[in-house]
Amino acid sequence: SVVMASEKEAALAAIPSDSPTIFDKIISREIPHHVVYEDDNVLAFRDIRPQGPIHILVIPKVKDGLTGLSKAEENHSTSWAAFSTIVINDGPQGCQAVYHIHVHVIGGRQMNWPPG
Ligand code: D5M
Repeated sequence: SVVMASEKEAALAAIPSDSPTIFDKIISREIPHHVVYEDDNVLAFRDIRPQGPIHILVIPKVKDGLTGLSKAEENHSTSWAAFSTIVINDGPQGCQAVYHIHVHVIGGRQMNWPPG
C-alpha cells in the first residue's frame, strides 16, 4: 500500500467499505506487530504511527460488519459505546483510514483540546 504523508491524507484516500483491511492481516499474524493485550474477543497492539509515547489500538478479532462506530448495534458482543471517552475516528471527516472498528488509546504526554 501507499505510504501516506499524514493520517488526514490516508483518511481522505480511504474508501469506506466492508472489505478486508490491514487489520485482518494483523489478526492472522501475516504482518508483524507488537501485541500488548489479547483475549478471545479483542487484540491490542502498538500503532505504527504513534501520536504520543503510548499509542495502542484495540480492535475486535471478529469484525462482524463493524467497520466503524456508526455501525455499532446492541447485538455486537463488545459494548463499543463504553469507549466513548477515548479516541475512535469515524469516517472521512473523522480521519478514519482503516475500516475495521478500532479504539486509539494514547497517553504519556499532555493532550490538547479541541482535536485539530
Ligand atoms: O487509524 C488507523 C491507524 O492504524 C493509524 O493510526 C495507523 C494505524 N496502522 C495502520 N497500519 C498499521 C499496521 N500495519 N500496524 C499498526 N498500526 C497500523 P484511523 O482511526 O483509521 O485513522
